[in-house]
Amino acid sequence: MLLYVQPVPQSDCHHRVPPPRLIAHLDMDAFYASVELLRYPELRGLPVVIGGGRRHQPVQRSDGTLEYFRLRDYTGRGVLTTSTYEARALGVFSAMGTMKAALLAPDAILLPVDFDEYRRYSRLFKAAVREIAPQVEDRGIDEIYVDLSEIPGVFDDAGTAIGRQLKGAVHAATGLTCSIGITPNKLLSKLASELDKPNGLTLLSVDDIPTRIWPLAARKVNGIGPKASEKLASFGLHTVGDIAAADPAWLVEHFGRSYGAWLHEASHGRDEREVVTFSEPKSISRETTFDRDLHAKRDRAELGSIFTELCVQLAGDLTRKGYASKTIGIKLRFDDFKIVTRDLTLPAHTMDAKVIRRAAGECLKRVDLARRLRLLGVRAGALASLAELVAPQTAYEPTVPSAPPRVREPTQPTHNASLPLFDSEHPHE
Ligand code: DCP
Ligand code: MG
Repeated sequence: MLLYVQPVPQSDCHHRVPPPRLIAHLDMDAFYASVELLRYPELRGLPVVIGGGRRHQPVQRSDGTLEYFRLRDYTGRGVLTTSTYEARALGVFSAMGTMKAALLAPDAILLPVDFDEYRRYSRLFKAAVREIAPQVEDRGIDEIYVDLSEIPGVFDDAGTAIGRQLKGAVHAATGLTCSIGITPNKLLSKLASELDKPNGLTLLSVDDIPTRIWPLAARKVNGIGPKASEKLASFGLHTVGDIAAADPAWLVEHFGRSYGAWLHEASHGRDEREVVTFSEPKSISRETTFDRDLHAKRDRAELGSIFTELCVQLAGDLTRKGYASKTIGIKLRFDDFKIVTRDLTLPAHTMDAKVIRRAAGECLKRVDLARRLRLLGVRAGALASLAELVAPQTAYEPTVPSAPPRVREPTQPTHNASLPLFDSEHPHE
């Protein structure tokens, strides 16, 4: 195979000045809650939190109106995924225990989590952005970085027009608002997108760093976690500006060569990381926390069907993303919160729900199931893209195979529909 390498012009080899960049960070506003409000528009303007299960689904009254579940009626051990800005005003935020939230906002409405719907909206808003600016780095369900540098005329107005266009396109595709930061790099854009949330558009240049970035709490910087910010605070460094004012040698002495140097650079708003438009996932997984703890024997039927459903969803995820997996694993959380994982390697890659379920069932046999379960998860690891599996010898050529991809079948038969998972006798029962 011949590889053509673009020769680098001589003048670029020495004294290279990086070309100017404009990077956007886009983050959806109160994402899960906002998706739910599309379904229940009458809840707009009210404190609403997302974190319930099936039993918190609104019920239809005889007159056709909906009766919503109020936080004050909640008992259980769940945590909130997010809350509307109206609920945040009452002190209720992501990751807060639902019972605790009920004390702060008893009248707030609780809605169940619907990940499939959030994933659907995630795909929609990302596709809308890619239509306008294709250099997109996926950072999770509700945020992306976009390299705008190649867009003609983008530097003329520091990204204002494209920023507005992106917000408009996201709204047109989803009915949702987002907040965007546009700056010369990822670190500053991530900070900027939060400055005017919700529905913000914040443009910063390096000249704005002293006034807009230095007053921020150190922990706002992506990369300064709770531990580091605690240590910084113990030295009296609370804001980004405090770190910027610190002697870099002192930072290195107390935080190590690499992290200390990074702290200095970050506090001055310097970051050369590229927008990475493609990355291979390491694994894909699905998991669910039960409404009540389930026992492998007493709740066998219910567990069995949840288990099958997870495997079917996982197989669907693999198919949609174009991957096959060679290592299938399970994750269990017991009623004492202990987590157990098991995995096994298959003889060949698969994206077949039945093969996944059989393998996951084998993993399950290696676990003591005496205690009741809170959570069950299935994971597909050792992923290979279908393109790799179909034609490994041509994997580096930019052509798409014309024949539909065929994944090598594992040596185990796959036609046996009876799946001996929770249906089998277990030695520990
Ligand atoms: N999420 C979650 N658990 C958390 C944090 C977030 O399940 N501890 C989910 C729910 C959020 C989504 O991820 O809607 C996106 O997370 P964000 O941190 O971006 O929060 P929001 O989009 O909800 O609000 P914001 O407007 O502050 O971005
Ligand atoms: Mg968000």
